[in-house]
Amino acid sequence: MIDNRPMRVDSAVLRQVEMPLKFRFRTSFGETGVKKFLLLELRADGLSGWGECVAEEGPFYSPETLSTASPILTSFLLPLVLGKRVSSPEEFERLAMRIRGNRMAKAAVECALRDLFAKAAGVPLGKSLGGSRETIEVGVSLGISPTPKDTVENVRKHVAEGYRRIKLKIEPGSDADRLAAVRDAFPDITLTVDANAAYTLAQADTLRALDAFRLDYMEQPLHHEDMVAHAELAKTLRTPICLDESIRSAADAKAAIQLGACKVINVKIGRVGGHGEAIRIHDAARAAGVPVWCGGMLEAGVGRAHNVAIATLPGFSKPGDTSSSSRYFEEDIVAPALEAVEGLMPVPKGPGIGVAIRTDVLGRVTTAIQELRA
Ligand code: OSB
Ligand code: MG
Repeated sequence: MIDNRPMRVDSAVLRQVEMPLKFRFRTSFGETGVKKFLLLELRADGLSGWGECVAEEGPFYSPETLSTASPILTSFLLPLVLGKRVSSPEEFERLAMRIRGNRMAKAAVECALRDLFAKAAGVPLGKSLGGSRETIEVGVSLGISPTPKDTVENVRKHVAEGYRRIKLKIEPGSDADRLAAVRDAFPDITLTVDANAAYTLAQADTLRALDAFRLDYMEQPLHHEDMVAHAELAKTLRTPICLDESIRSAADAKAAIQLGACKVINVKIGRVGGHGEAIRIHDAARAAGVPVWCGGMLEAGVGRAHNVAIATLPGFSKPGDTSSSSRYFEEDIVAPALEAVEGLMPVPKGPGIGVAIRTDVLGRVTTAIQELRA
């Protein structure tokens, strides 16, 4: 880890950003064509630290939204650091502990602080988190396509680009037919599915039928608050279960592992409240022999760079969802763009997140801006 001096946080800039996506992304919980997010810049000692809040417009993946995260940040989280000498990102985590939930809002501040402290120490963020990889293995998460044929064509394109794992979004009624078509066309690819909690235990037969497709894992089949149901389902499935929505903390991860509710964990920095909690989940999973991988929230450059950094830790041993920025956006707000080659994303070597903000692009995609001081 890094040995650092306290930093004085002079101001914060909270921007709302809207970036059109190159594709419509359909999941079991909704569909989106525009990435809308809050971007936080913390200024301290002549440096800027950046954090992307992954809360979405509606409370469908997570209870947090753009319009809840914004006042939580301005009324409760930013006052913990504005005008203060902050001794470390961990100090912020301790101060923020009395604020319950609101993990995506917390993560935005924690990420900006991690970037600041790593920049002040002159080290890449991944290294400051305890990581050492120079490239990250990545796959893609593909939204639900209208037909099995469209699904196969979409998979074909991404397999040709060299992605190391294909994850298909599924929902009841859009699962076995598409998977059968994909498996038939690509007998050997690493294939997974993500249901975003769309099934119930009453549909266990439907889920068991997916065992035939030799999936590496099945992500979040059941309700996000029902770990016991996942443990029950796991007993009757050959396919390992990976949890996403159900894991909000290291305590959740330990409970899920002990219960037998999952054999793989999707770690998202925003969902768990920051890099610190992501590391604790990584450590608990690693101690139990459970592989983790870094999930995605269709992030723009800042969030994507944070994902790359956390995925440099050794327990991130399966390909994540951090695919090339150019898959999602015509132009990104950072340079150099985060682009994978043959399914390998290079880890930026510069200090902090290792990418620079393109202020011209950022200006064009910013729809609201709020500057806060102590
Ligand atoms: O469940 O992993 C998910 C995107 C938004 C909300 C939830 C999820 C996703 C993805 C996209 O799967 C991953 C990405 O490409 O960033
Ligand atoms: Mg998921």
